[in-house]
Amino acid sequence: MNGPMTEAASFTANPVYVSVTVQTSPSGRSFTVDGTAYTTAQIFSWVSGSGHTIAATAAQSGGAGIQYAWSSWSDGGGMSHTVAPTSGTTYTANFTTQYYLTMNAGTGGSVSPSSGWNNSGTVVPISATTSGGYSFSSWTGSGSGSYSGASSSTSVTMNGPITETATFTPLPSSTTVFSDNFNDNSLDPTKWTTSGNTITEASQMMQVLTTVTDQGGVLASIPVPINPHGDITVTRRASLHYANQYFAAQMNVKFGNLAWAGVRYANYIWAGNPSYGWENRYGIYLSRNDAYFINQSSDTNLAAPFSPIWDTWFTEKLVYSPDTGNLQYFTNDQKVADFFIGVMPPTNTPTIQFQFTAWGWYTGHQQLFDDFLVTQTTVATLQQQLTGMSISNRVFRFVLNGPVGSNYVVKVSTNLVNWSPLSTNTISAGGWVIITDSATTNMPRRFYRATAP
Ligand SMILES: [Ca+2]
Repeated sequence: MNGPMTEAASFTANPVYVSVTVQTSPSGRSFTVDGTAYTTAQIFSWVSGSGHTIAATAAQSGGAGIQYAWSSWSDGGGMSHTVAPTSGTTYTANFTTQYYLTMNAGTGGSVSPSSGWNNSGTVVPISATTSGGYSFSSWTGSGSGSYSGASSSTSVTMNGPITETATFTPLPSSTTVFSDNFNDNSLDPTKWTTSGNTITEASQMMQVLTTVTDQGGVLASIPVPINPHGDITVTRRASLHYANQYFAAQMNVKFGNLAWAGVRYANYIWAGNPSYGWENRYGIYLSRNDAYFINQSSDTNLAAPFSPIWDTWFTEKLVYSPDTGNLQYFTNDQKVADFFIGVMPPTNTPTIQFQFTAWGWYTGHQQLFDDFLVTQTTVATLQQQLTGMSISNRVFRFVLNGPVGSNYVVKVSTNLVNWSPLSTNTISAGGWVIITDSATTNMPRRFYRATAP
């Protein structure tokens, strides 16, 4: 000590290190720490309290149709944020697995939702909407949780990438066979004929009235050509009124060579034939062939009576299917009855004809109608097909359908082994040709087939 002195000692604290783990869940996703990218869990030794930037990316591809979307950091920080841990810490970047839902719509409609990413396990409602002239056909789906089937509104579960395709079917188009809106207030003699009392076209509608007791009127259309195939739809608006007991009106239609069929509107029913008693069974009856609707003993030939609609305008629809023979009847778009009236008998020039009647024991009954329209579904190109079989006077007849103008040899066999030609035929413009075979006498069985020449 040569004199007073001061010594100051300075110390530098030894750095304190903390162990920091940075990882992802699920593992294998990429992240960066201080700008360096990693895909596996990393353990760092950082000076306690020092700042470091950890970051994830919003979405990472996991292969076709799979991605991982960043959802959170375990410390609640943003997608990229700075941390300064002062103790051992684990930072985990959480990702949500997402699968791509591919939505496709075929011609004739649209689908919802749009294609896009959805979280794993999510149930996604999907729906298909038709555009004009098409009906929904089906969904075709691929991928885990997808849907295939005929429900237009359904859902898929995102257990993997999914592709859904909706297909639509064109609705059959129709052509007008016959129509009259009765707006001329003058019966068109090229369409209609009348007999009996008081049938007028007035007030822009048709009026079939009963003005003389125990008499009636008949309005009949000319026979109008139809196609032997394709559903025929008849619609009209009607109003029926009976002024007193004992009123019967009819809407009758004759399809091709079938017997008249149709709808009868009656406020009574004949109790029995030949009894002339009356019975309180009011209603509308479908008549079939020659079934006598007011003869109760023939009721088994009739569709059940259905609720009458009196004194109010309602819509009616008849739909006849020539190939099945089924006739459906609707009022106000609700099906009331349907039954078999027979397949269209084969003829190359089928027609349709209508008849409307009104009869009453008293006067003042009326059948009014308007907007009469007959349409027939346009049949697509027919496949080669044998149909419409019948036997008359030992002649077996059937209809061969096929593409217009194509030629077929019809062959016949008794044992399905030996075939001999019966006739060569060209399919007509209507898509059919009638085949006849008169050599059927004493034949226990005959087989037919049509082949290209
Ligand atoms: Ca009218």
